[in-house]
Amino acid sequence: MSDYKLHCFAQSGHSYKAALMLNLCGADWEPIWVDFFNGGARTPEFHAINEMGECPVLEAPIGNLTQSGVILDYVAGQFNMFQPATEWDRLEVLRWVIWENQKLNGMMGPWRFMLQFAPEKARNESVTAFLKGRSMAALGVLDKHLAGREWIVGNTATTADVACAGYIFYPAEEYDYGDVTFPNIEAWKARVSALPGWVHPYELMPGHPLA
Ligand SMILES: N[C@@H](CCC(=O)N[C@@H](CS)C(=O)NCC(=O)O)C(=O)O
Repeated sequence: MSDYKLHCFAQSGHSYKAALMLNLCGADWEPIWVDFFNGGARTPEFHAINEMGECPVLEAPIGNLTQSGVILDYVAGQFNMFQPATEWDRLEVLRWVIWENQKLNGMMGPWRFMLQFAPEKARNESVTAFLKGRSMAALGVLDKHLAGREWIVGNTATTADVACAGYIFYPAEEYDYGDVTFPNIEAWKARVSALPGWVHPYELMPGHPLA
């Protein structure tokens, strides 16, 4: 039996952060596919493991962990990898993880959902435009921060880099970036994807392509 079980699905960038961290740390883990688009996170069984009704959920020796930032902190700590070098850096990592959850992945996830996965009757141009605006602004913040830096915090990869990677590796065609590019993010993505154990989200988690 694996040490860790991750309830996840291939389209979930929040789950990808957790799956990627497990893989980068060389953990003994297995994915448990959640049939999210058919209500798999809304069942009583799922709510029994996460009252918040969200993926990811990590079944770990310590218990069931939810919220990607918590999972990243726990897994990285278990393997003593991706740790910040100083107390200042630890606080910086926390700052970026809180930010990505609200402003970056918290907007890119719903933006892509509206473009790719929402049922026709739930699609709304104004909502999608709002989500795009917020996502592009957040990507701009990250791109500016990465100018002249290799990693988001300090001189090595930390959980902040894995956290910010949530939705950014999904194919550009799944978004609507137009002509806007983020060169510093592209360079950082190349560094992240060169880390030993890096795997694309659609290969790392089950459920792609959607049936
Ligand atoms: N803050 C959470 C966000 C998790 C999240 O929103 N997951 C999505 C799937 S990508 C979900 O399960 N949404 C269900 C819902 O919002 O009801 C985290 O970082 O883990």
